[in-house]
Amino acid sequence: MSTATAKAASVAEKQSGIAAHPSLRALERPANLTGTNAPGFGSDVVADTLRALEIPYVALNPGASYRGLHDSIVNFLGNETPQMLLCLHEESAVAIAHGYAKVTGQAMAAAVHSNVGLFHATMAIFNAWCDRAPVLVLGATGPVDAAKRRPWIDWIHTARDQGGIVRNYTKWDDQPASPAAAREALLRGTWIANTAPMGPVYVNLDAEMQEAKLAEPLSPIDAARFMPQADPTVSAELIGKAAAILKSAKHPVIFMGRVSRSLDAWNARITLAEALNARVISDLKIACGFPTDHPLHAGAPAGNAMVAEAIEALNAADVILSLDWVDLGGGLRAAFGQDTPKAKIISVSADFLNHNGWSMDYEMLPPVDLLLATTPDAAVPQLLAALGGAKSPKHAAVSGKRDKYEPSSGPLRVDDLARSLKAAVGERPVTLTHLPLSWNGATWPFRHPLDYIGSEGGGGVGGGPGVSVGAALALKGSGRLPIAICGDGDFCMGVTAIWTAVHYRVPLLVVVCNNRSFFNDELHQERVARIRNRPPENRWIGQRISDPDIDCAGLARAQGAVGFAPVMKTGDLVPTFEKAITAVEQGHVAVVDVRVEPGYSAVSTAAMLRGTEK
Ligand SMILES: Cc1ncc(C[n+]2csc(CCOP(=O)(O)OP(=O)(O)O)c2C)c(N)n1
Ligand SMILES: [Mg+2]
Repeated sequence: MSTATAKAASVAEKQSGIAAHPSLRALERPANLTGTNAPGFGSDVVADTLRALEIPYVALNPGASYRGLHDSIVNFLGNETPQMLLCLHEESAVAIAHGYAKVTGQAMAAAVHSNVGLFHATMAIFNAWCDRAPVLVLGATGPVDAAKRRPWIDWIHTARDQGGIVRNYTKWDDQPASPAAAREALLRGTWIANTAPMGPVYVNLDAEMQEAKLAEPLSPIDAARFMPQADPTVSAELIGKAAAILKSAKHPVIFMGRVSRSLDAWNARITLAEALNARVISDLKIACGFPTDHPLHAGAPAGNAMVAEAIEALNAADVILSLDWVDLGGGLRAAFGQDTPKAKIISVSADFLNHNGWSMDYEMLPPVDLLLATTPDAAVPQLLAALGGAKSPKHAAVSGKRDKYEPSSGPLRVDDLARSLKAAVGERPVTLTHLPLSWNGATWPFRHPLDYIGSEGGGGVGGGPGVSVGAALALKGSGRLPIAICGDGDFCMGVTAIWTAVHYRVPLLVVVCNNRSFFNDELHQERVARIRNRPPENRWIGQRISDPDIDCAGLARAQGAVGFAPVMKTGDLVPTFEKAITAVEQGHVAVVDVRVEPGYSAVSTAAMLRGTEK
């Protein structure tokens, strides 16, 4: 193992307590390997570099454009480091790598065939981009040399500037022309992906380059020396200025944005909030960064709108500290409207380093009085030191400890699903790998950095299942129970990721929050109809996924998962969840289809229909 990758691996382990899982290595073992260990072909060099980078898995859907690399991973590396994870769709291959990165903070690879595989992968690449998640996307094209192409198929699957498909929402891409250049591209790409602000990269491997015999061996390389530490940092002077502003604050507020899964960093943030007596605001779009039932947390985390307590805290604030909040301008707009807030604003973010002219995912331009152009993980301990030293937080991270729940006999709502699931889970440490749009943040407190890993990032419906399979893969053996709660629309779009989890024995509980609708858009249709004085009762047309209702458990069973018949009554929730959890603890993938009443939380519904009241 190189020093850089050893360091990266140990960071990942330290952050989340997990690493690549050895039990998967028993699966899909190649036979009759000759035991050659010197690279003989271009793609052997590529495979060798992936191993030098300690990429644990490559999630893929196969294709002739990278048959050279495929052979090298199986027959040269013995399908180990990286090990292949076969996926039924490229979108789930990238989503799985994205979910893995959400837990570990490190890139694994996804391989997608030529232009066509890349087209399928685009949605998931965009999600990872918006989520600032590192993914090494490998692709292929060609042969670039037209004289080497097979008739028809090689021609339609060769595109000039294939990287152009994803260049606007990747950090970097390359199409190396030789094995030596490919090695360099993989080193550079992995380094760029894993450097904050993180994101996906794309390396496109010419089929001819992969399949050609190596003319001569490449000189050995020490991968570690190509992975310098490159995280953005700020001067002690700026930290001192920020600390002075924070010290003088009477009513500080912290926007708890994009932060790592490190437990130390979590505790440092609690210490900071407690030292400043700051109110804290968080959001379900991103992974949890602070205990949501801490007395300083202002109400429940935001769904598609901030709750009243958060708005009140902002209105009373004299200093606002944004720790890489996804949409600082939008958050301020929600509280202050068109007025510029009087509070001093300190922003900790290096996100602008990734902004480009194509995607507007950088959001509204916020007023900022002091910018610390670094990551919250780096800045918080420095701020604490400047404020006069770190104490232990009063509310250190805990998991488990759930409230008692008595089911109601009324219609089954999303809150019943949440409370019953929490009751069934009991004291187990759980990672919520995905939440539906209908989720009410008040129903499930987060008390540990791995309690919730955030949404799919780019608002691309269908990411939930794949991201959850990747997260569950990273959590395998960690003692945490991974639970994905997906809308029925989300589940149906990404459902084939379930097969990959079953096939590779990755335990996961998926709960389908099945309102038999693309319900979010029913609210949009209602809004438009109300504004136009048209009948809002028609909002369901072109939105409802019923007649026939989809048997989501059946979709899961068809792929080898344990599927539970639709739960229609609140009283059946806890016993069904208990059975499903038992199945997951026995190593299975379990899917529970819960038929919920359509409806969002009062705050979300009000936000979506605001301005249409009569
Ligand atoms: C790829 C993609 N297609 C369409 C949309 C528009 N859209 C946003 S939310 C939503 C409904 C999602 O349905 P479901 O997952 O069942 O959640 P629900 O709104 O019913 O709670 C749709 C279609 C999107 N964001 N992404
Ligand atoms: Mg739905």
